[in-house]
Amino acid sequence: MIMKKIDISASINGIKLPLCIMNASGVLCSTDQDLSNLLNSSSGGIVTKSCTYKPREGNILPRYFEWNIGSINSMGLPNLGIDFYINFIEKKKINKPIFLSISGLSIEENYSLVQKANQYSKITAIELNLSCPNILEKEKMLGYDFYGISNFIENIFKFNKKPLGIKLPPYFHEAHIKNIALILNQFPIFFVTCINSLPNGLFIDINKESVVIRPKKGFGGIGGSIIKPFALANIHKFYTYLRKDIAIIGCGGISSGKDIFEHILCGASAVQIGTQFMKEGISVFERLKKELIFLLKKKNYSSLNSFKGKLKYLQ
Ligand code: RRO
Repeated sequence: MIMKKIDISASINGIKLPLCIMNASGVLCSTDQDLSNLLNSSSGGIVTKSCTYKPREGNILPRYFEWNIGSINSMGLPNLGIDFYINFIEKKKINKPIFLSISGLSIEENYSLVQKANQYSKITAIELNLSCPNILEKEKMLGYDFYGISNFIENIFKFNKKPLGIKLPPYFHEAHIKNIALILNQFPIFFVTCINSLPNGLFIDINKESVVIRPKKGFGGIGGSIIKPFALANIHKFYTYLRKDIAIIGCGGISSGKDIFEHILCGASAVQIGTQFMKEGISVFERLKKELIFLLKKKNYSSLNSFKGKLKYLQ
């Protein structure tokens, strides 16, 4: 019997990933050690922790908690500052696409950060995070501000020359996704990553009759398996409404090869792993790769394009 070669590489609007699986920003990608581990792993790409201009300690501990089907976090954007991430990328031998995630505390800070990133050719692309759930008490999250986001992106593309994608929050109404897609379609955006964690969740320890994280009275962003239906819905609706050359990176609730298959069936070109990477560590990429190849063999698919976006509806 001739065994067909299974190709699970990915292309994000021309950015070639040797494997369609990478880390989600925020998880084990903040320090030199974290990023070196990712460079040496089989992940198909690397996303750095969202950065600000200056280093930040982030919120008070404990600020992350996980249970069997989910996670809650209120990290508060702890990061080593943009210079650290740029220096890392400049001094290391980079063997796969590397996405610099940017999340300024204000619109002006975001402009400066994107401007700075534009000066370094080794950064493959920018992932502009407009969806951090845990800061911006005064300012509205840009991902939920339809007027603000349009104006902001227009200004970014007045000077940005780098491949740039946007990390979006989850939306819960079709009209919201349609509106955001119509805005994004006007700009030369390379990709969107959907979704960030579900904002303003609450997990309770029933024995202690208490919340489980200290910042913000226990409220935080929810990730893990329980958010997969929302991730899939957002990916599929964006796949319907976005220009076909804007790639979608799926993120949310992936812990198996089957979950990756579902994300791609909904229209994702590649995927990111957050909570499960945190639980399992760096070996998660190799396991997921094996599970995805196994599933594709069983289904007799030889590449992601054979089923990408081809979700069927009931008649
Ligand atoms: O650092 C965080 O609190 C954080 C960020 Br920037 C984000 O984008 N998503 C999230 O769940 N946590």
